[in-house]
Amino acid sequence: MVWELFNLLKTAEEEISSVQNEKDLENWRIKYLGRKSPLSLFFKELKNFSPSEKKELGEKANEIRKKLVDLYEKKKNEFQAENNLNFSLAKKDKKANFFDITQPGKRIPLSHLHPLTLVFNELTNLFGNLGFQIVEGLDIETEYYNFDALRIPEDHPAREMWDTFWLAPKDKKQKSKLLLRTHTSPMQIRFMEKHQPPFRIIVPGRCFRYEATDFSHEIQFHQIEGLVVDENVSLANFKSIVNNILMTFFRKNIEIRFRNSYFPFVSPGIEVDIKFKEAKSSVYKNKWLEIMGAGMVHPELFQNVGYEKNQWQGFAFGLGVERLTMLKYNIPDIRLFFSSDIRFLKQF
Ligand code: FA5
Repeated sequence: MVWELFNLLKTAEEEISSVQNEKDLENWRIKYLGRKSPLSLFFKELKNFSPSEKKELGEKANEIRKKLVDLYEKKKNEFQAENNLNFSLAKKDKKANFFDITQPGKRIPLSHLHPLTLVFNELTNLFGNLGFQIVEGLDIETEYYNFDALRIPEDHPAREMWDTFWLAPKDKKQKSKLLLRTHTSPMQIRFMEKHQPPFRIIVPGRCFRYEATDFSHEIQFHQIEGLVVDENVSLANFKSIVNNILMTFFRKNIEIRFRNSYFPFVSPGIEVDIKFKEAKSSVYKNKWLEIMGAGMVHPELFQNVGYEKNQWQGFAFGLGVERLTMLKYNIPDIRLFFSSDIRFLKQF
């Protein structure tokens, strides 16, 4: 009889090792430890034995019972530990996916327009409002358009005003030497060759000069060339346009000064300076800063492009964009524009 109980224990051990869930474990418990289990029935039968047999068999049966209970407890603890782990993992996962919609959003850094772009946009709009058409020129020019066509032949001392980056010739057949344009004035000729007056144009563009840099001189900078040709155009018109543009652009009290100057392609030639009393930077506070060269188009230019003699008059100007930007935004040094310093650029 006891022998049967030991066999029962062996089967119970085998079965519990393949129990996969709590429901199967409960079934196992009922089968081996429940009220109708062979062990419980065995305990009921004990009363039929003699006292000495009862003692011996009872001890054996209790031993088996204890082993069955241990097996059950062990398995139950395993399931409990597994459940706890799953629960804490689920909790952790929930925490990881938690999204607090009340948190303020992250600021996305926005890019900035370069101060020169801002000024280009503003100036081209202002000129556009006055009926100017925008024309684009070329960064690489020929010696002819940059100098000769503007009455600056090779031996002319005025060429020294524009220290030049020359480009290596592409081949020997090339008629005119190539260079990085030193000013936007070559477009005066290129445009007049193809268009009949009346017209008013501006040519925004980059220029290059092989010269020493300082706070107001760079080797690359920008100009806006202007050219107005009509039947009755005078320096008075030029002065009025310059006053109008600069006063609107600065929206502040500035002084404008027109000085005599010399450029071979205009007659008379003038230069324009401005003084900005409220400038914060001591570099140009209460000081005159030259911002453009200008003048009445030389009649020889009209003749060379085939315009009717004495019919047309015009004025032209070349405006330094960096200088205007420096004054407007209180930038003390022109070299900051191309320094790629993010701290500088972020201010605009
Ligand atoms: C000229 O370049 C002439 N083409 C202007 C002109 C046009 C005259 C039409 C007559 C008729 P100038 O070299 O002075 O001129 O340059 C004109 C402006 O460009 C200057 O007043 C200045 O504002 C700017 N500029 C000239 N050189 C530099 C430089 N190295 N760095 C920054 N700005 C410059």
